[in-house]
Amino acid sequence: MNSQLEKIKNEAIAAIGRARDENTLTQAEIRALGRKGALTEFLRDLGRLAPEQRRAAGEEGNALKKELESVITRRRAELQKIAASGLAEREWLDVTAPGRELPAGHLHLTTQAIREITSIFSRLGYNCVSYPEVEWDWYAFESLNMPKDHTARDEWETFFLSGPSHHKFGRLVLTPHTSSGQVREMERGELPIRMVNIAKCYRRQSDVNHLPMFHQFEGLLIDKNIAITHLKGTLDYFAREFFGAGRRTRLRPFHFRFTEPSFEIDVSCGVCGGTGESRGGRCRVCKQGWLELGGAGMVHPNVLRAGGVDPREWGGFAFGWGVERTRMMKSAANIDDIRVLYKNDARFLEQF
Ligand code: FA5
Repeated sequence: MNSQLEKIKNEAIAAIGRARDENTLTQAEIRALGRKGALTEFLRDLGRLAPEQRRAAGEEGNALKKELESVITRRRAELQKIAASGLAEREWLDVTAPGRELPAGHLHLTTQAIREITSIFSRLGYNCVSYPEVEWDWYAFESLNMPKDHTARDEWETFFLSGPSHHKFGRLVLTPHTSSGQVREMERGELPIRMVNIAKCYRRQSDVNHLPMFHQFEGLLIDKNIAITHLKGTLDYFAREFFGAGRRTRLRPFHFRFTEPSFEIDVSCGVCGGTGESRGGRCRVCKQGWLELGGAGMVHPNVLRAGGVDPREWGGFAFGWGVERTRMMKSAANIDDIRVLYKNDARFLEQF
């Protein structure tokens, strides 16, 4: 074989063998067989050879061209196969495999309770609202018949916000109870009133029965000829709907500045059925058959006046319960520390 052709062949075969992808193979092909490729130039220059050498070199050159073309075709097919098998490996998908189950979440038990409370009072024609968490002293205390420096204010252990005071409304506080919505509701100027205010409250308290942030629901009814029996009937209805048949409420005399007379509300204990005895001894939860869940009373005339309502014409009742404590008493949930509600421990939350 012509020595020049031999060199072209060796270089081309080596380059084709080295090619690991189609791109590199095409470059090797161009170097040998392209318009300016080594073999193409050899064949173009045949005319310079002596006539007796020209024929043999031409035949050898054309034979090499065919050989290289077929080697390249085979190598290209091989490389395509390798690339295709790599793709299948990377993008392998079993369309028959069963889907992976995602963990299903649910509403927090406080939210569940709020929705249930809202629905019960809606059935009684109450308008459900949520008054501000950050409130003026006026709405939280002053308008509720608790003048400045009154000792009753200490019981609420309030968080005060730093900042300037308003000349009429005083300082800003994180509202310690939902009673701050009473005068706000009266100021809307629509009588009669049936309101339930469910909102966050804040106090400097934290123990097994107290949270620094908790929720209350506050009922306010203002109408004509309203008596304590209406209050009692409303609370009994709520207790039966929320806790189930057979649950009763009890009003115990108490003192709040914004209601007169005032009561604390007890609910018959769901653990011992209101007997005070369970498992042959005293009930661990209530000890005496009743549990305190909130406060209530007939709205004080001074509060009506603060809200622009004439106490000679209108009267009513109010009550305020803790949502978390009420939820804890719903069933034998066995929650012996209220703080567990907000520890975000999924093992606890998943049970409800
Ligand atoms: C009041 O807050 C009055 N505003 C209730 C009221 C409304 C009386 C309308 C009269 C008329 P008290 O501080 O007792 O009252 O709180 C009522 C309920 O809120 C408590 O019985 C309890 O269920 C809940 N509660 C109070 N403080 C906390 C706390 N730190 N953590 C969790 N729940 C609380």
